Amino acid sequence: MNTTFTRLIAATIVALPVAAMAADYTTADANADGMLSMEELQTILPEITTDTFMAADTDGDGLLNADELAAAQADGVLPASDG
Ligand SMILES: [Ca+2]
Ligand SMILES: [Ca+2]
Repeated sequence: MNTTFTRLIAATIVALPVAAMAADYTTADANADGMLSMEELQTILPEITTDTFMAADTDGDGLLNADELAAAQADGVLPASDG
């Protein structure tokens, strides 16, 4: 069994529900401070939970900056941007 290939398939399956969606993170930034609060994120992604937000908020300041958003999308924690 090719374990690398198996892992790739497993990662694809896990990532699919999120990757199938797209989100407009620019629109979500209601106060235009360049960062997304949990509340702002939920305006475009109502299904986002505190656990998901905290997983994306790597510095723990309660806001997602551009780097955290990009990393979360790359990790499949958040759906890819549509814009
Ligand atoms: Ca904001
Ligand atoms: Ca943060």
